[in-house]
Amino acid sequence: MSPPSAIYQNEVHGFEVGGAVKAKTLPHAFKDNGLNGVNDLPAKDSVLLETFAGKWDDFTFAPIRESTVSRAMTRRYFSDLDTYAESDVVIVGAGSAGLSAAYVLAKARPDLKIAIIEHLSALVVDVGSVDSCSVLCVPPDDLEVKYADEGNYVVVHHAAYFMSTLLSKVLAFPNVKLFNATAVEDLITRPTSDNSVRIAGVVTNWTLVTLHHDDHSCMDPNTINAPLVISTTGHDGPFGAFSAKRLAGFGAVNLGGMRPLDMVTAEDAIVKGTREVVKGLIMAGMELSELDGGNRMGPTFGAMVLSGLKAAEEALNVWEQRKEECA
Ligand code: 48N
Repeated sequence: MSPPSAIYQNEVHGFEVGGAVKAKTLPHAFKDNGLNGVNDLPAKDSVLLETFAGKWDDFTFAPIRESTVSRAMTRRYFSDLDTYAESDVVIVGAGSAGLSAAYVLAKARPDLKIAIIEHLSALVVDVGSVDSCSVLCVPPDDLEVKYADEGNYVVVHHAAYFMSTLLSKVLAFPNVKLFNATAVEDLITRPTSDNSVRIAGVVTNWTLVTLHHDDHSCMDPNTINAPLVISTTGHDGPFGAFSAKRLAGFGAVNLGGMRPLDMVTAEDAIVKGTREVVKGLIMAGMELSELDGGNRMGPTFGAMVLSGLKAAEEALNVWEQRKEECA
């Protein structure tokens, strides 16, 4: 069955005359059919208005069966789950640290399969700061995000603008897959010769299932094997500091517990403390404050960006060795 398309009864300026103008290629139809005389086209910003305004009576969607839409989604989603069941790196948490790590790593190693697991379904606004602006101490130049330069810091006019830009760049990498509305509810470990812990992947479930383990004997989880996990689960929320607490739960680490807010102390501590806390698990972002007993940071995000960057650097340094150990 052909994909959904907008069917026009009459000629629409600038598109193939008559026939079906496929809605999905609508904004690109100008490019796709190589129209000459590009200058004859309506000004770029009026394309949609020019195309639709006043023509609604001629406009109708081609019929499509619900099962077609459902199959289009499920076929891809479950194929992704199959492909990423063996990942090269798993990043837990699509917050500012996690996405920064994903961006740097995906760009530096396009050969690595990177799975991002995020428990929220709606991202960006939830994972950016809730205030109306996001103060970063490092200009996010690579992302072409506009910001006000205040000398020793920059201000992005909305956290969602910064996070959505970063998210869109990360998701544009062909070697990155985001599994949202999905919680990491456990870690996968392997025994080591010195009786320490080596992490070899994560256990995941639908977030709503994970949230109900106390009142439902829930369905079996999913697993993702990976030689390296980057945990950036933050300090807040139902799963905050997930990996730190899980590691402490079986004695692999001791929890310091986050201390009260001290922005400057926290910024240095988080960035410099970003590291592989146990073999196979690098920790970054505010989750480290729970592990190391660092201070709360408050609504500034430069340290999250740099912590994510340092986590990516750590991953680049150890990935080959961890991969060998996992073989
Ligand atoms: O934004 P967060 O919470 O964490 P970071 O470290 O990326 O950024 C921290 C920053 O937002 C602050 O908290 C600021 C600097 N300080 C504020 C203050 O109060 O002082 O992102 C963590 C992400 C979230 O999107 C969670 O939904 C997600 O991780 N998450 C998980 N996703 C899947 N499985 C889990 N177990 C899990 N735990 C958390």
